[in-house]
Amino acid sequence: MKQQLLLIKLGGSIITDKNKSLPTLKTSIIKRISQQLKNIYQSGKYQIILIHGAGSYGHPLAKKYNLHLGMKTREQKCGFCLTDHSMLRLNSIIMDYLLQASIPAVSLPPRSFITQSGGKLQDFNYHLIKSYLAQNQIPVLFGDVVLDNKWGCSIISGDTIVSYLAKNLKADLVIFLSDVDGIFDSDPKKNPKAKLIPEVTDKNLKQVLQGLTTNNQNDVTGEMQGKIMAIKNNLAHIPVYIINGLKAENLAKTVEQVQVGTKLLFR
Ligand code: IP8
Repeated sequence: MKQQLLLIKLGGSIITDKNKSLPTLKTSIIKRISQQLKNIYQSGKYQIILIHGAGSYGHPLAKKYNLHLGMKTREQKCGFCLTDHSMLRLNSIIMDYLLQASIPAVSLPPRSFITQSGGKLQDFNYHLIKSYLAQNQIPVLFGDVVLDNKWGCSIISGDTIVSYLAKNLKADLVIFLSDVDGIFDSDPKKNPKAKLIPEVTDKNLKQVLQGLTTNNQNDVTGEMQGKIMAIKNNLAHIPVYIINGLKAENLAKTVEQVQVGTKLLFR
């Protein structure tokens, strides 16, 4: 049976504490997800690409040095390097857990092969990623700072990487692990009566977007709204799930096609 291509994004909010201004890990979650990835890998049904977010390892630093506005001053150049270094630290910890779970994961730091222009993807040579997949290895990428030919540098969100790869490699399934149960009709962290929306399609998109608010001051890449629009613009015909990665069984259930969270499917 032909393997399906599965892209999984670990949101920064489930692998780190995003409300902290200093890097803070959620090690038990990373460990559990690594074990679950091992099961998915061993089932043999999927080729897997893993992408993780930055959380408190990336966003506070990127914001401190205003890297979303580019890189001109010496301070910003150092800020770029500090942010990059912090992301490598986070990635290296995640890699430790993946390798401890005997997953053949291989880390591919995006700034070494992606460039942008005015904050938009310019160069992304994904052939290397295809070659690792052909070896049945799991490429691991992450939200990062990259060189930008207009601004000096810019930030590439893990979500953008997911969208680009899912589109160009024709993914069969995309799963975003977040710290909420899915997409709600209003902010569930502020409104206890907020209702989960099981499915987002072209029909209810406008209404769904109206219910969203940005609530994390440190996130420089625009949270759920950006995620939904990137999915809409890039991932037509690919089933995408946004699920709560803090709940133990959700990833396994989604892979087994038991629906939890919100499914997005655009035409
Ligand atoms: O957490 C952002 O990636 P994201 C990357 O996937 C940096 O949005 C360095 C802030």
